[in-house]
Amino acid sequence: MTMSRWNPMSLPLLLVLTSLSCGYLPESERETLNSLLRVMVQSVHSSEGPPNPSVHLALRLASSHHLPTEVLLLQQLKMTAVEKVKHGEDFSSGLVALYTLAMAASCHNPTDVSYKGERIDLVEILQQKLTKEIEHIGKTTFPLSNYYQVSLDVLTLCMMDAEISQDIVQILIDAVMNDKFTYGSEFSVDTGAVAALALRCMIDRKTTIHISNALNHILEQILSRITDDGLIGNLYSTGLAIQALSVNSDRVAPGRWNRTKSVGRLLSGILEGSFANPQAASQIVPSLEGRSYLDVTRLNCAEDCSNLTFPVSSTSPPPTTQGLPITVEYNIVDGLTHSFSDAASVSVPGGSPLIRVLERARDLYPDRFSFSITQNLWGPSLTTVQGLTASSQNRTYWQLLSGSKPLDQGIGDYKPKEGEQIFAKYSHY
Ligand code: B12
Repeated sequence: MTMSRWNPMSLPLLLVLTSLSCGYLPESERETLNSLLRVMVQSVHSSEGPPNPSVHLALRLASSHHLPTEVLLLQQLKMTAVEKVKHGEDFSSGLVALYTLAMAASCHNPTDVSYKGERIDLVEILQQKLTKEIEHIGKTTFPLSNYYQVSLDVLTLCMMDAEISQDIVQILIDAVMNDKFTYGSEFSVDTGAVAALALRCMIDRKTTIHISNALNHILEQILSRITDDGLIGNLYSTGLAIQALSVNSDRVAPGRWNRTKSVGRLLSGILEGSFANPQAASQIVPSLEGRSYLDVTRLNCAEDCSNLTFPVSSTSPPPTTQGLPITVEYNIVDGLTHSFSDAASVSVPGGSPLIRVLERARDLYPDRFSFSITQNLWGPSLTTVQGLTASSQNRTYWQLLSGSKPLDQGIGDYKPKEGEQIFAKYSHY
């Protein structure tokens, strides 16, 4: 691994540096992008939940910066990573990969992360975690986590110039060629996009394994998910897909993809309020900046512009306006063993997130609508309903639907409409 770019002092020293000409988007669109950056900066100061490495990565890949926030978040990430390892807490391979990329994007050496005298090597930990994923695929045909994370692991190790065995790359290639990137029967564009970045990195590293066919196959699948309005998959996979297609533009035939249209669709999504979740924001910022995760090790931290204005001092939350009450039909269904099915009509203020509907149903009928959630980078996910718990071992989850259409957001973000029929359906993936 090249050590010359790792400089533990670079970010704090640069707090004083400013510059006026930063960025890739035209001025009018830059303000829209800056509003996203502020969503992420705000989330660092709100101290809700654990620090988010994907947010740090996006802040670092942006061309406008609020450097004091980045310094703070980096410190929080180092502390959390060291504590997780020290206390043996849950640390999935993909999360380790994101932490590694976040450190590298700040020109800090991920092989030497220290906090209060304790030291960890994130790259070594990632190699061990990826080995476990591969062993699990050997035993069960599925990774311990999922192929999105396995792809992120390979991408990160490749970026860090760390050793990756040929067997591992071959397993990723086999997964691509055997169309393993599906949930239900749907191809996961997000997973394909991260795999395309990983395979591109491996090709640029000049490995002897034949990767080209697999990369072309995955790009073809991504291209086939482009819709008329420029989305690739859905609104939340488009940012990653733009990265994948951009870094592989030499393999995309002219006329197959209109980059400007896809970027324009993301910008209108921001204006519609669809990226208020900092994790969702973090996944589109790199592509709006004309960058990709492959740029992480090309960043010159000495050239950062600390030019993003952000009112850190104002801590008062924005005033909340309660909408008129709406009625939502909430259904819970065991779609696997058909052990139960139940429904209730509940009333919540208009504009409330779906979780308010679940809470209202539980408050009204505690014996029929109990549930529990798990917090992760995306916010709360619904894990248990009426004692029936999602299990990654059995590959079951509580799928969320409006009528028969799967939601593209979770219970913390989705805002049901008047008269909507919402289903939580215990399903396989
Ligand atoms: C794999 C995956 C799943 C798997 C996760 C289980 C597993 N063991 O693999 C399954 C199939 C269960 C799943 C379910 C859902 N998912 Co999903 N998922 C992903 C994917 C491809 C990778 C996640 C990951 O591993 N990230 C890396 C690790 C390091 O981050 P992490 O936060 O620790 O990962 C965990 C969470 O992401 C969690 N998770 C996965 N999906 C979702 C969705 C929400 C809303 C929440 C809160 C958590 C969550 O599972 C991960 C593994 O434990 C992402 C793609 C992406 N762009 O991020 C979509 C993605 C996050 N999922 C999405 C959605 C919409 C859902 C569902 C709401 C779909 C539905 N209609 O039911 C449900 C969640 C329902 C619930 N009960 O709350 C959207 C979220 C968009 C948004 N704005 O909120 C994404 C971005 C895909 C997309 N482009 O639409 N998902």
